[in-house]
Amino acid sequence: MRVKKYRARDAREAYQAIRADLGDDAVILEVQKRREGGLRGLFRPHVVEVLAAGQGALPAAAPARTAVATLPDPRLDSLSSHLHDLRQQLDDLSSRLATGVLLPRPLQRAFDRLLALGVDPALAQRLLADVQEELNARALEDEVTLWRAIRRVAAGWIQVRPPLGPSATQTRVVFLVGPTGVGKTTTIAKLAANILLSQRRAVGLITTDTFRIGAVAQLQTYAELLGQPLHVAYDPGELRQLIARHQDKDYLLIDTPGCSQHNGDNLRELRKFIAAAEPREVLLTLSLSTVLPEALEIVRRFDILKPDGLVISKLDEVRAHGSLLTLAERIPHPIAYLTTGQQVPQDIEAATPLGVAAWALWRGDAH
Ligand SMILES: Nc1nc2c(ncn2[C@@H]2O[C@H](COP(=O)(O)OP(=O)(O)OP(=O)(O)O)[C@@H](O)[C@H]2O)c(=O)[nH]1
Ligand SMILES: [Mg+2]
Repeated sequence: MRVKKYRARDAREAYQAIRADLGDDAVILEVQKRREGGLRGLFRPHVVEVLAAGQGALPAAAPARTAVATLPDPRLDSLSSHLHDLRQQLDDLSSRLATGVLLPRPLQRAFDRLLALGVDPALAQRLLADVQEELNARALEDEVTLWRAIRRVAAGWIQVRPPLGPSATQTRVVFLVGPTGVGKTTTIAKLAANILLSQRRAVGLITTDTFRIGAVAQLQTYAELLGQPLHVAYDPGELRQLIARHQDKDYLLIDTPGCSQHNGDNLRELRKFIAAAEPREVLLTLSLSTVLPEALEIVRRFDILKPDGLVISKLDEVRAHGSLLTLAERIPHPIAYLTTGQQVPQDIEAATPLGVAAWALWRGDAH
């Protein structure tokens, strides 16, 4: 039995060659039509590639074959189907070897899917290694069970910070900090609205963003909609006084100017404002559309402000959310909130381990 690939201009030419070479009993295993020569080949005519198996043509002197001999041999059929399976397994194996990972097939499919979701390959591998320890071979074959396990293991890696809740003893002073345009002001408006509407607690709004034209007016608009005054602190001393004056509030939410991670002066200035409040909580806002090395650099530079947690914003702007897992894994701060759109107040959710894992694995446009 020989298996061979034939290339020809059309199927008829290919079959003639196959017959001449492999004989009348040749079995066609696969037919593909393709263009040669990659992108350049776009303008070339198609060629036909045929994978065939057969015993080889009989020598010219062989006796004439009877009609019975040309009937399909069932053994040949089963052989060809075997060959087909074998070929698939080889293809599968070579693609698995190309990724450097050897996993049982359901896990390999899950691995490919995790990569398509933007999960870091090393992380995907670790995730699946843990899942493989949890599930037996039969459970791995069941997609729903498998993905539930993947989500459960991923959730185990995600640290979250509980959502803002009132403190019995003191005003909670919360700063939102982060690079420019990531959604700090909008998030403050969403949080304030939720505190007022769902928790029915007293919230004060303060901004220290007096750099950007229109920044005060932006938060002022939200404050008016919520029926709350907005206070502006021009320096750390004023901020200290404002905080002292509003100790009757359950929360004080403090907006800050967007700060490039490369601008050390601005970061140090911001640190002085933050030092004016004690105790305080600092939430660092990161947009999920920021590429990973940049996000890690931001976290490193903002470390001087000692963030207590993260707000990860603009999930709606990103198609694959797998990088959430990488962020959760690589950034030492717990995730407090996820924001999912521009609408105030609804486009925000408190982070839970399973919720973040679900976003990373199957919520959003990727499904
Ligand atoms: N798609 C999307 N847009 C958002 C989200 N959050 C905020 N935005 C939009 O992003 C833009 C910037 O939002 P801001 O709240 O002004 O961002 P900021 O961080 O306060 O910006 P600066 O104060 O200039 O540093 C606005 O158009 C918001 O509507 C979100 O979760 N998804
Ligand atoms: Mg702002």
